[in-house]
Amino acid sequence: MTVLFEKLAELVLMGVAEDDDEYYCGEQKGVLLKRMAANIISCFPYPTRPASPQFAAPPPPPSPPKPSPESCEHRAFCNAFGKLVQVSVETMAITALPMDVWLKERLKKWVQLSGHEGSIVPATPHTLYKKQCANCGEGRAYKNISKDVALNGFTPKYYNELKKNEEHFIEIEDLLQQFADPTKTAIMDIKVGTRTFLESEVSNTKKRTDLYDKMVAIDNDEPTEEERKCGAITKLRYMQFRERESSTAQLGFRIEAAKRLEGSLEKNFKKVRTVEDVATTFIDFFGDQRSRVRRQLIERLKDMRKAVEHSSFFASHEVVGSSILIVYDTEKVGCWMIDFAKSSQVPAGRSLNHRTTWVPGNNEDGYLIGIDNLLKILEDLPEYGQHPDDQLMVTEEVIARMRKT
Ligand code: I3P
Repeated sequence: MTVLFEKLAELVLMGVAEDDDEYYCGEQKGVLLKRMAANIISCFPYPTRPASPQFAAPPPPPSPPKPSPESCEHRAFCNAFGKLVQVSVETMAITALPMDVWLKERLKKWVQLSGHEGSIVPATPHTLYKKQCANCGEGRAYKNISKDVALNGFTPKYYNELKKNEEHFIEIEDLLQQFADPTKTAIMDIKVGTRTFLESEVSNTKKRTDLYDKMVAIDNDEPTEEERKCGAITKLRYMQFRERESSTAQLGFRIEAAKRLEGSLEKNFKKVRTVEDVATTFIDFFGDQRSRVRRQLIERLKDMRKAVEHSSFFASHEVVGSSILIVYDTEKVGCWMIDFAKSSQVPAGRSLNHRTTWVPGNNEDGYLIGIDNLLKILEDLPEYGQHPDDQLMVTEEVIARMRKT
């Protein structure tokens, strides 16, 4: 562990070395750095291995593994940890807020459900910084959304676009902060639309080995003989494979990640494809809160569908790779549209309805096909107590409670 902390301190120093002194709030840089390192160390738990079954019960408190400094696991951890720390330190430099006030708490509670890892970090107590990819028009999309009254309240609030050390960020509302205790919420990220890639991918012939490897990891029998020889595939091939393998192609949405009320974060939904698979996943996700959460969610999704149908933003933009974020706790249910990194305006004069089948060039994305099917599945779910597994859930809960007492 000592080696790890030394490495961490080194990374913290690297992360701020070029920053402007004005960000240190008059405190001596060396003193602040030591305090930052101590805070960051106490904020991050040692990473645990991903649980394989969906929604497995959280593991018992881990006795920290002790990988040797030479092991791959150790190096991977240092690298990932280093990146996160650097992003966090950058964030501090941008906000110039005293770290002790909020960062420790915020990072402890922090969970990035999906998207490119390390790309979203807490900014202020109620906002997030989201790192922007090159040529990404998310800030522009949010600005247009802000002007569209139909979408008011259905997306995070947009605040700002900023640049730091040649990197671009947008500042948006942290929706979890609407809940009494963000750590005690259940969260699900659902990628909406029948098309998850940009039309530009159709003509992109670049072959990627990483996407070939990801495809084989999902289904070893998928590659053609030629692909196997080449060991690489285009992004279009991979994205369409993912659409077919999951519920995207058939239902116009797919579950990307979820965290149950008292569970850990799960991302193992790549093969959740049929209506039955999705319904089972929802039953698992809602637990014994199903009747209440389902009812409120249906109402909210119906309002959201109406909003999309009347939205000038949606009429003039393709919305690709965007998600619906569902959050609930024991009191409240929330549901929003998030992630507009791949949303762009279509040529003037064209209007999209988000239900027409996509053909290259028509910009349709199937967003409303996804909401229609999502609503249908939720409406068809049995009330809590009327599904055979409900009894099992109750029994497990009772047993768990008895174990605690
Ligand atoms: C990734 C996912 C991302 C996509 C990424 C894919 O696949 O579809 O949405 O990023 O492309 O690899 P998976 O979910 O199986 O990990 P974009 O949305 O930015 O296209 P990338 O590898 O080019 O980043």
